[in-house]
Amino acid sequence: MSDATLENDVIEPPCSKKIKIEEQNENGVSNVQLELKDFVPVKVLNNNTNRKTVCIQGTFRDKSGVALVLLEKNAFKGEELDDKGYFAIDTKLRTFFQNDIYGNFECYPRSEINGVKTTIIYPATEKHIAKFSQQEVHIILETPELYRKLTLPYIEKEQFNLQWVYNILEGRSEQDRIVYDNKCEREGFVLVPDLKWDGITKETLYLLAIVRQRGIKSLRDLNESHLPLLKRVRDEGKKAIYSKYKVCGSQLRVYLHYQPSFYHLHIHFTYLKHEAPGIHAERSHLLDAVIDNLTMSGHHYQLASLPFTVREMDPLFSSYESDGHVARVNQPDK
Ligand code: M7G
Repeated sequence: MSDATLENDVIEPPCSKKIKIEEQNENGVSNVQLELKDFVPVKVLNNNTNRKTVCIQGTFRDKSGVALVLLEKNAFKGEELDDKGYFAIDTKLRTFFQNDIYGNFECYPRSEINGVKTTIIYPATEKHIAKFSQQEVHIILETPELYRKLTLPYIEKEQFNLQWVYNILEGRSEQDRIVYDNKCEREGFVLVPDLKWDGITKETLYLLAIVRQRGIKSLRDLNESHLPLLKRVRDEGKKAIYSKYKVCGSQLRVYLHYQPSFYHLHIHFTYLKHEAPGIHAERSHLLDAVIDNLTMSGHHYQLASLPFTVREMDPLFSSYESDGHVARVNQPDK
């Protein structure tokens, strides 16, 4: 507890046309400069009109390898709904039509409050392309036997690289974003804004607690020996979020994903009113329920059948398909 620190307030990053991407090479992390004007779009992988997000596959001029650009229209921030924000003197309004008491317009507020959240993955792998592509999804009930026979070999062979996780834990990346850091090797964790969050807008608050202990792949590996760690993440995580963002613990959804995309134990903290991706029953497990299950039965997650969703492009789907547990909706050549 004593080796934990609470970091300073979030500072808005300066504007620049260039985007610095950290690339991992044999000599460690190096920075690659990218500009959106050099992005050559090739294919729209997913255009989600509900979430107002789009994922585009392409390349960067004069650079090899595939890049993914994810664009997301930002949520409205409460503090921008005044005469300095949307109702400022320089806001323009284009009229579509007016009919009696009804008017339909398009509003052009000043560009500073009209940003588009942008995530770049470069170089992207086939697994990233599959993760961000629109595709058929299935639910599978994974027994402990199926975990050992099909899921575990997949995790050992196919899982996403965890370099970004180690970069955070070892102080190489995102250090200015860290909200809380408990350095204890066994029960410590780092609390950091999630990639999907701008770190500012309370309405879409999303943080990630990444445990320092290595080798806990997922919910499946958790047993009663992890209870002190899990309780610490829950209690210290909530406290740190309250100190920094003034969101109380009873307004936070604290949960784990099964299956996760990244097999190093991490816990999601999202604002209860925010419908973050991946909060649905088929994927999320509330940390309180996990703690309760482990308290009642120390090996609950080694004995339980756990449902998970899998998409048809995922190699894990192919393993379960070949073993006769699920069938493809669309044949690959269709
Ligand atoms: P997950 O449950 O393994 O899978 O969560 P999901 O991505 O399918 O939800 C991993 C979480 O880590 C997600 O919420 C990601 O947005 C987040 N994340 C992924 N990356 C590569 C980064 C990163 O580089 N930095 C931060 N801060 N978060 C990341």
